[in-house]
Amino acid sequence: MNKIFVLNGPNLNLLGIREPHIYGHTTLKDVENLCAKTCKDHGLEMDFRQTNHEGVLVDWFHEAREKKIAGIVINPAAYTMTSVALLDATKSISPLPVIEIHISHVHQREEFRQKSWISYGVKATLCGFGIHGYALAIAGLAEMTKAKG
Ligand code: CA2
Repeated sequence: MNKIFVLNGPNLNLLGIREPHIYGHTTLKDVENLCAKTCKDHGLEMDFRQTNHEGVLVDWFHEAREKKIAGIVINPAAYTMTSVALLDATKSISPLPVIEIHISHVHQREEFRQKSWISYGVKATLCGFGIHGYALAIAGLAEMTKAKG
């Protein structure tokens, strides 16, 4: 299966509309377009989704396993710092590769943003590249899945 999921957590639907000094002026639709182009360049199909609900993200992980999706790129947003359920979901679908991405440089921000539970279950984490981090994450995932054959 040559398809990946690009998943987005709570409030990311507001990208480009609120707090542009932190997250920039690009909207989630712009991010989706960037991801679609990057996936095409790497010969991947993509399903791009956003939800404000933790359990929905967990369900999408299970769906990825059932549908034999090649991997997941996820910006868990605020669930990064709170969700053991998401960490358990990454472990429950192992060895399916998961890449964690953050638009902002979380390690230069408030201390509470620096503890990521999901990090224990992901293959790699990117932060601080702005929305370009999504493209880098997809490129990295493409390499990983290619290496696996
Ligand atoms: O930098 C990132 O991508 C974050 O995952 C974004 C989360 C934040 O809680 C993480 O610490 C870092 C926040 C996403 C909320 O996005 C908004 C976008 C526009 C306006 C308000 C919130």
